[in-house]
Amino acid sequence: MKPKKALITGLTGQDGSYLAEHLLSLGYEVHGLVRRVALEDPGRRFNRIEHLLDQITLHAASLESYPSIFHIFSRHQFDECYHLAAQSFVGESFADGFSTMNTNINGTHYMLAGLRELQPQCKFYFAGSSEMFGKVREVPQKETTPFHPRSPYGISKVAGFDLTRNYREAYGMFCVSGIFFNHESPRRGFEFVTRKITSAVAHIHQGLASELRVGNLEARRDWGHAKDYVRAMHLMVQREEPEDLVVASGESHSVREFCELAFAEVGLDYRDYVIQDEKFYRPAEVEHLIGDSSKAREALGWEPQYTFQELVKEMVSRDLELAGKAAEMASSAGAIA
Ligand code: NDP
Ligand code: GDR
Repeated sequence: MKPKKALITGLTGQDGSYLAEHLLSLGYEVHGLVRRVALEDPGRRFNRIEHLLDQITLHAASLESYPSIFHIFSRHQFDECYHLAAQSFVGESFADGFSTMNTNINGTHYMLAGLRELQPQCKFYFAGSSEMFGKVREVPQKETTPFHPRSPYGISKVAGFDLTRNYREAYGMFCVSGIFFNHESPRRGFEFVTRKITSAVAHIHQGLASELRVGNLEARRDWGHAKDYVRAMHLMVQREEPEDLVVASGESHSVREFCELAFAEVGLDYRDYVIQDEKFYRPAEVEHLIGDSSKAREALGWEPQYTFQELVKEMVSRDLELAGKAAEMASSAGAIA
């Protein structure tokens, strides 16, 4: 049987890299849409996918350019398209709301319009977010909870969600959104709070740093492991009928608890190192997210395999390895000097 062919946008990101591994393990032919600047600087931009480069096909395109997306769809037919690319950092969306909106809303619209024009049979997945719930109207949040986004990022994701639903309803395409709560891993970007914490723990442990400055320690998130969440994306696309689903661990923890656990991994008390700094507060905060994913668990037979504690442990352990190498390099540079 011919292997299924999937296109992933955002392949170089945390989720894209895990999803590519997962689809390859299932026998898929995996293609990725990547920025031309990334192709030009593979050493730095492909660090999450360098072990996959000989098994995947990359196409240069920009989410800001409909012709570049149209070009890919006019040359390659796909069975499934996972649209993960986005400006995904909520903090940055306050700093530059315009480019976040442009990339996230127009980019999603271009993907949908290109598919409708050239391959409407291709199944489409949109990476929706718990940030769409924002100032939450109920606890826990589920598929029927109204949206009240609190950032340009959240607003852009609501627009992407609405576009995805509209293409499904108007044109009968298989277009589905995952409403995914926070998921992390050792491949998480360093600007997100979990990775910022685990990286600081490792640097402090190695004597390479002495403090960690963060914003709101009381914010609560429903944190899972990205590896578990990409399995759910794939399962959502395998269904007969498209249905938007909440995917979450069902547990919430504060940033403070995350710090406590991560520092305790190396025998330190977070209170000796963590400093709250106004600079990292958001103009409008999302205080408390916790998801009810019972519908997805039932419909997909999905269960997360990682616990919160295992997630923190794995992230700290990876960052200790990296900081260990950095400390070695620093000391050998010192010896040479
Ligand atoms: P990352 O920030 O790790 O990855 C984002 C990806 O999008 C990168 O591959 C990046 O490419 C690409 N990208 C950004 N801007 C553009 C652009 N203008 N043109 C082309 N590609 C672009 O995000 P995650 O992997 O964590 O998240 C994947 C998706 O899921 C995102 O849409 C995010 O908003 C959403 N999401 C994530 C959650 C999470 O907790 N991780 C939860 C809910 C939703 P490059 O490497 O070149 O910068
Ligand atoms: P989030 O993730 O905004 O939930 O979006 P992030 O890790 O950035 O923030 C989580 C919470 O921690 C608080 N916080 C800090 N955050 C950062 N980044 N840095 C700090 O120093 C800091 N101190 C406290 C934040 O205020 C917030 O309350 C992530 C992204 O992956 C989105 O793309 C995705 O859609 C959502 O998760 C679900």
